[in-house]
Amino acid sequence: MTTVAELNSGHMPQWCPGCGDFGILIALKGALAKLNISPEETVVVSGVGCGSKIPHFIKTCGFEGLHGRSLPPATGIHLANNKLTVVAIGGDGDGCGIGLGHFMHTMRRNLDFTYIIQDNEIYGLTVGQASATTKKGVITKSTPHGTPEDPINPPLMALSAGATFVARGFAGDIPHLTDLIAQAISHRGIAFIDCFQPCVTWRKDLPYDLYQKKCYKLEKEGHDTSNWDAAVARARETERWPIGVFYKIDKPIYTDQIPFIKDTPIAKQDISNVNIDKFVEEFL
Ligand SMILES: Cc1ncc(C[n+]2csc(CCOP(=O)(O)OP(=O)(O)O)c2C)c(N)n1
Ligand SMILES: [Mg+2]
Repeated sequence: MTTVAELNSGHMPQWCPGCGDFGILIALKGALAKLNISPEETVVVSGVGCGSKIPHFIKTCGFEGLHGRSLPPATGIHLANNKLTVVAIGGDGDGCGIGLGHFMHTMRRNLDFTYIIQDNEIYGLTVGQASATTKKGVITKSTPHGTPEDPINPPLMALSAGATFVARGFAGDIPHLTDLIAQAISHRGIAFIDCFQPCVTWRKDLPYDLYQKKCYKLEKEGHDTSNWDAAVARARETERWPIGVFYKIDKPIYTDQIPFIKDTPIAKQDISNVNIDKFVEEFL
């Protein structure tokens, strides 16, 4: 039986008081406990940023990578042992700026893991520069006259790349986010969650109560999660901000199509008889 208490690492987050990352951490621990997933068989993989410090604060296996590079190690870990529960997580700068190429390729491969973007629409750790999800016109430290660029829309990107589970959560609604993360982890295939995450220090113009006012739940409006066009239409909404599952379909996953890891993970295979030297020679 996995409990939330068991998932506490004992290290106190240094996030600003009120940071949305606290809600995401609580929801992630809650989802793992709800699904009774063993911490030893879970790997939380991040990049660099305020939110990316999360592997320090949860007692699972973990890996904090380079900026924008949570997804390559998450892919490697999953392919080395596809029986593990892998959760990749990082900021909007991490996933939609420097790591955007990895984001798109990971979505199209239908690997069987979860990716969460802590989307505060700002570079938090580097003290307040505009990110790829910052809306046009927003004044930040790096855009004193308002950002001149249109933002990236993460759920729309995931849908267009072919992701088989696409959702959006809000760090201020922990029960709802916990349930979304549990659904994402349970999904067989790539599961993406764009998580609204208030940054109380650098985005004072995006407070919790604005999200509360704007957000509505897709599941309360009879949204058909198997309809890609309907999902795209919801993802494109700007007046009201949908949270919940946009899209979910079943499709063969990446490893189903790789015979030698389909049933037995590489990490569990006996390689004592493999002649590594002969293999290396081929590359010399
Ligand atoms: C290759 C590289 N480029 C730039 C940086 C500097 N840097 C560190 S965190 C960061 C952005 C953080 O923003 P985000 O990913 O949104 O995370 P947040 O801090 O908002 O949680 C940047 C640009 C870096 N560490 N490595
Ligand atoms: Mg950010």
